[in-house]
Amino acid sequence: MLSDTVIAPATPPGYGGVSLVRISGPKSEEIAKSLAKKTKPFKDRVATLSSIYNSRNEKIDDAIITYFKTPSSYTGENVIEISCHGNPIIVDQIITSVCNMGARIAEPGEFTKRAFLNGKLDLVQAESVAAIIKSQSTKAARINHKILSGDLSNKLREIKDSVLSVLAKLEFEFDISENELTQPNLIKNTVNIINNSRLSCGSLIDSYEEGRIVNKGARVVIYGEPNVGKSTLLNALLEKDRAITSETPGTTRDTVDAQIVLGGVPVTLIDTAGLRNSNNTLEAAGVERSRSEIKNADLLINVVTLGEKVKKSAGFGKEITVYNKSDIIDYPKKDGDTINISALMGHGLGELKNLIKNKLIIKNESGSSLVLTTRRQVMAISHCKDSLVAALKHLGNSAPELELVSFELRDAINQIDTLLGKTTADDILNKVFSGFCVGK
Ligand SMILES: Nc1nc2c(ncn2[C@@H]2O[C@H](COP(=O)(O)OP(=O)(O)O)[C@@H](O)[C@H]2O)c(=O)[nH]1
Ligand SMILES: [Mg+2]
Repeated sequence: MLSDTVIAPATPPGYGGVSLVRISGPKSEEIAKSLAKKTKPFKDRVATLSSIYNSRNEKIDDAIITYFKTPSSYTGENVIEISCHGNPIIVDQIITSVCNMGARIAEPGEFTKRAFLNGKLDLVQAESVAAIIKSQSTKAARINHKILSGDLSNKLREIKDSVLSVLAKLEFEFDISENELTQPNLIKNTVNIINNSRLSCGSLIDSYEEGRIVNKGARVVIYGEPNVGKSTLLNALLEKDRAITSETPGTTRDTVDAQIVLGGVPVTLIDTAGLRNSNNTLEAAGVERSRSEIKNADLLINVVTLGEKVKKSAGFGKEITVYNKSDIIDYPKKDGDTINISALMGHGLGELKNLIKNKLIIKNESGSSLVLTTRRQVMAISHCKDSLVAALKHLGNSAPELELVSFELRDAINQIDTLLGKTTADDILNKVFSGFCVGK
């Protein structure tokens, strides 16, 4: 348990109905008593209406004070929550008074870091707290909440436990056996179990793209020749006139972006300047910018009309080809990643949205799947999987060196432990918590 007491506002700065200030640490209750000029102790988990005073005995506000006694609090320490009137000057006065009484202002993420250090959360759960706060869609909030509830931690623990169980058997074997293996089927069972764990790691790694897109949103870039209807398509998908459209080629000079929510996921649509060589420096700069957007896109929409060759983009990722102006051009029926639409008349837009969702792996709005959400998680699980693959390789030899297998399995377990926070270096911890806002 940490020896100092910290304070921070838990609600954003500004004016509102209520602001919440939180104090955590051994002196919390004593400080709350001084603040409220109370002699009797606060009751655990009971909200008490109190006037609160600064050190000069001047009244600051009337507030609701709630005490959460250790260990049943968010941080695991004694926590006091003060709900005062939603005014930044009142919040400031409370913080100054509490600091005068021996607390200090908390660092970003310090409440959650304390919860982690006191065993209330593991590191994967702690990361999900920051992700819940930053969620930009219902789906993101649900996925992050699932992680906070421990679903991802349980899955990781499941993988770790099965690797541990085979490791124990292998170590027992090379401790006691001289030549012959004493456990029949040891190698076969070990291979089966490690293989299953490897597959579980593989599906977690695959889930990252969904986790990333759900949390950070996706960038969908509309590109094509001038005048094919890119800006009209952007407006149609947005259901409002955001970009200027015209029959004059080269109308869109700069990239224009706007957000929509598809299947509960924030999607940034980017309309680009038509890709053509232009002598006009302004248009050429727009084309350059379009090319850079194409490179960074999660999905490309290549808009074409009849008569042109369908040029493949210079992009690397996923792509949908849209034949536009189907109201005036009679296209053959399309399937797969190709679709006929009329952006102007609104034909085929529902189908296009579904195709976008499928391409971005937005499966369903409920967000029930278990996904990795941070780069740190992917790196650790990939490393874990590599170690399991190395162990399997050793086991494939006619006379496997069990020590080498055991070495790889230990490494795999260590990787999972860095995620759960059992063996995580301080610099990684600092990195995880510095991404938080103050007061969480
Ligand atoms: N008939 C028809 N005209 C369209 C359609 N989509 C766009 N246009 C017209 O094509 C012209 C160029 O459209 P615009 O969106 O500015 O093309 P951009 O240069 O690719 O952005 C405008 O006159 C639009 O009204 C469509 O689906 N059908
Ligand atoms: Mg345009």
